[in-house]
Amino acid sequence: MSRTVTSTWRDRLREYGPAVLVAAIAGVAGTVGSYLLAGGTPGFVAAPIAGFLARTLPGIVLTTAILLLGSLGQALNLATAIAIATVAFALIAGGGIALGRAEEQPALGALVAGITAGGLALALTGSAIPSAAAGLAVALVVGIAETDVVPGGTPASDDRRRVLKAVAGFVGVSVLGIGAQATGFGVGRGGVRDREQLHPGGAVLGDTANIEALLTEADEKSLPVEGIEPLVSQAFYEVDISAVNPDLSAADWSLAFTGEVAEERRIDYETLTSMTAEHRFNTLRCVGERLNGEKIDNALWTGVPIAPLLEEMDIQSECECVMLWADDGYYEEFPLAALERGFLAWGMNGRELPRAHGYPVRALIPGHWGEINVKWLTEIEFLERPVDGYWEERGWHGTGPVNTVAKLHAVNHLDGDRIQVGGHAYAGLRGIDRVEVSTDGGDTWADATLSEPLPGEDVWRQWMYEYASPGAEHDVVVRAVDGTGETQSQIPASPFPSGPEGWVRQTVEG
Ligand SMILES: Nc1nc2c(c(=O)[nH]1)N[C@H]1C(S)=C(S)[C@@H](COP(=O)(O)O)O[C@H]1N2
Ligand SMILES: [Mo]
Repeated sequence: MSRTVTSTWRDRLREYGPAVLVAAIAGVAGTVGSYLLAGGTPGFVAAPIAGFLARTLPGIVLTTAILLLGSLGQALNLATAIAIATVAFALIAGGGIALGRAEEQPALGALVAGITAGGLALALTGSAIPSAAAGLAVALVVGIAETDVVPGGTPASDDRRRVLKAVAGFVGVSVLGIGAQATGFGVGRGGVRDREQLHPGGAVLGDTANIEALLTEADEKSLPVEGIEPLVSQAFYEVDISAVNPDLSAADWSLAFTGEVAEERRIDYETLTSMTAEHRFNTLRCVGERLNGEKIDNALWTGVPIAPLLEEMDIQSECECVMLWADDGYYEEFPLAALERGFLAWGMNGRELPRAHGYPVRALIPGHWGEINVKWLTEIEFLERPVDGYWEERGWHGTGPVNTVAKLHAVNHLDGDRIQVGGHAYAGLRGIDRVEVSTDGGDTWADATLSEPLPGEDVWRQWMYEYASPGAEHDVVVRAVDGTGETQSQIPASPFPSGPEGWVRQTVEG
């Protein structure tokens, strides 16, 4: 191909444009190939990249992304990771195309590109089948586009044909991938997607009668208020740093006790779950939620108290503090005393823990912010001196006890000009003594009706209050009084860094 000194970007585009396009299509094919066989599991090439972003992005970016944007922040993180993976595959494909052309051996270029792309995916994920699929996809698109499967044609139409062949290759690769996925080649514990489709909340646990009795009790004690969660939440919130959750196998899981202890120990799933199980109601609330937000929920958890396990150990931690480590690279530090009241849970509402909530085992630390209720728990380290956990390194103070809160989630206009308001109240281990409601902006107060308490030391309660409409717009204010007689703080505080504070206030129509 001849070039003149007046070669413009137009000529360049004509010269390199088609190759760039082929490389881009190959890049997308690589990512799609990986996704078709890995699905939303850590085997997907974008998963470790998203995890890396979550661990290395500055705290302020993360805080905004995860806590303000919520799951949208995670979607953005995942989208960025997917773009990075795709560009990386495209660069590799471009290298393969250049090599193939320089050596006049297009098949060799395709092969090198495929092996490099697959190798990169394998290095990132450690997951063989989806990585092979990514490599194969890149190799096939480059190979089909660059080799003379269909001979003849002028140079110009040759370029166009290359791009068309790349598109055809992409379609073929996708069909192959979908076929492979349908025939059960996907990764995960025997295909995690299948498992989750079969058992949305994991397999049903034993001891059904006791679990059913407790869930029924929660049902019966729930107040008949339209628009608030029952005492056992129907949709439990999810907050974590991972855009793609860990996909652990119970058979391979174990929990290590390490650090300042006479003898390090390890307990596996079989041993843990063959201990005498208990069922506990326990409420979780995220320190990063808005004052009247909904990142607060309650479930019936199945597991064992941690104290008996700790008592068997000669713990020599000088700071009397621990670090809990998780499979997603999360870690949180807090006092040993809080852990001693803790619970190792493998069940939620009568089923195995869902993957999103920490399968196979998570920690529950009564009375404390959700933050230290570590999911996908793998290690408990007894520390010599205190260090910051994941969120504390980013400026948060979320390892302590929860604030007291009364939420206002329902305003129902009933028949006969009556108005019903309701929500939940929660104060961790302090418990809820009462909830007070004002319908005149805080001038006068009345006691709300509370739901009967559920068994357990760390459980929310519902409240409701009915009154005659004043016939005009008015401000409803709610505040909780905890079990020690302390009224919820009136002074507003934003979620960052120590959790939201203040009284929830809402203008209601007459
Ligand atoms: N391994 C791990 N555990 C974790 C987190 C996480 O990102 N990774 N997030 C914590 C936070 S901030 C909260 S509020 C709770 C939420 O638990 P849930 O997702 O089951 O509601 O999990 C905690 N445990
Ligand atoms: Mo949280």
